[in-house]
Amino acid sequence: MEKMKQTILLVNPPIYDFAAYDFWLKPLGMLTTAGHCKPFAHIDLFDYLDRLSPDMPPPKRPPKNRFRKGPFHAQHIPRPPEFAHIPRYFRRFGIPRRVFQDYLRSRPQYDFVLIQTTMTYWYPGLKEVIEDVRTLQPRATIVLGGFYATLLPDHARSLGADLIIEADNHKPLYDKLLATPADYHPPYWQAYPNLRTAAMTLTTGCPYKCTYCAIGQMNLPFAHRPIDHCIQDLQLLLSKGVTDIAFYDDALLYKPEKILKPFLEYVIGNIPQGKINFHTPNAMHARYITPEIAQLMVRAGFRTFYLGFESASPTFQQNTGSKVVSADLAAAVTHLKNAGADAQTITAYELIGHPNTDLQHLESSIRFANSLGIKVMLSDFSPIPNTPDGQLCSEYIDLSEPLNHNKTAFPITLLGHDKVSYYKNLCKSLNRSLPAPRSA
Ligand code: B12
Ligand code: SF4
Repeated sequence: MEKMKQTILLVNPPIYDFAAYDFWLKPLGMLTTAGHCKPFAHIDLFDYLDRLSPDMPPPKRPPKNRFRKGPFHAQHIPRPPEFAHIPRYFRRFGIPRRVFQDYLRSRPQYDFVLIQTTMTYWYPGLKEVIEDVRTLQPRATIVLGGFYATLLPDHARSLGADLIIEADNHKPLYDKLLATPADYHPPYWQAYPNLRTAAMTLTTGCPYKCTYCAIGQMNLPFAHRPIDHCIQDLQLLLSKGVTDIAFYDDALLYKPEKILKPFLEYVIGNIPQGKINFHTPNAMHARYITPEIAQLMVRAGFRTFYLGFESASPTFQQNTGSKVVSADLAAAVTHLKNAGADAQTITAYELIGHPNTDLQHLESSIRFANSLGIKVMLSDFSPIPNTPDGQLCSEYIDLSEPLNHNKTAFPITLLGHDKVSYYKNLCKSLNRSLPAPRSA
């Protein structure tokens, strides 16, 4: 007789924050784990952030639908006391809570509930999910994995989870499932009945150790994934009708001959032009955009180019890890434009609210990137505990409370609301002054 399969519910929780936007957000880590579990389990998914779900009420602002990014449905909620001094609305983003409660009531008892965690300061969404699972599915083993679970495992345990998966150490989960997965399974994208946007990676880890970034703490050496696995991931997404894919790599362009180039050559040679758009919301290293890489990316269908810049100040660049210098950004922009990329699709990220803000020369840094004819997007600084720059913030906030890592709150705490608004408005007006894109 066939052994009864375990039952697993995957949950991508709602977000409690001042702002959240569907910037091709998908729970890739959890879906990767689920892919490995699939041969041993029956798996369902409840994604509170799935904008294509019939349970998702419409957002207040209609989506612009540029490459299928867009706003989530949101409800205003009271600000936690930690944010009493932040003059912004606090909101809950995603499918309403009662829909999940009804869903849990309607399902047989699950053996496991796996919950995706991402930003440390998004834990209130996890708390909501855990409370509902405990009440309505009391026999389920609750498992958390992802970035928050890896960085703050004790805090994650305090929310009432049964098992915390740190980084990619899945052994405790597979032991409970009595499973020995094969080396490769594609992420379990089949869990979505309707899928148009998705995420993938070609690499893991990052060779840099920037002083504001958590990656150094993850102890993940840089590595490229096998090309045939990346191609299988891509083909699965194409077969599901996906049109827009975001790369979640931390160092997509590093050592391109190992994986990026063969992957792009495969796409150019095998996928009809216009079938797929690629995006890089997690930022790329400007330094590695050579004329050849720029050509390959544009030909393969990259449609948006986000470049990590942070500051034009050489002192700030050196102090924080030297991942980029201003000449790298200027050269990358030239190569991308020469390859045919529309300048309006190239964006430089610059940090706002960094504790060494005086060294950063933010206004001249913004004006420098604008002078290259590209957009500037301010990247609100989120202080991450145990990073050198996160620790500097303990002068202003209690780092042991993850809500204080909030990216909207910290820059306002450090610089004040007026100064933050000044820089944001400056970016908006400079971006508006750029020539209109060639096509919408
Ligand atoms: C992609 C990415 C984004 C995407 C979207 C991510 C998303 N899904 O929400 C974008 C570009 C939009 C983004 C934005 C931001 N991000 Co970000 N992002 C990442 C990144 C690179 C990957 C996160 C991810 O989804 N990983 C999924 C896969 C790729 O992860 P994986 O580790 O391979 O997964 C394996 C295991 O971890 C495990 N696993 C993972 N999940 C799960 C779940 C379960 C249940 C189980 C069992 C196992 C498991 O199994 C997987 C397979 O082995 C991380 C850095 C990193 N490398 O983790 C930063 C990171 C999470 N981001 C960070 C930051 C700072 C930001 C921003 C604040 C930047 C800014 N200033 O604007 C914004 C905030 C957005 C917001 N709305 O507030 C910080 C975290 C800060 C914090 N306090 O928590 C990180 C750690 C990067 C950093 N600089 O240090 N981000
Ligand atoms: S290059 Fe990017 S991912 Fe790598 S350590 Fe620096 S900020 Fe983090």
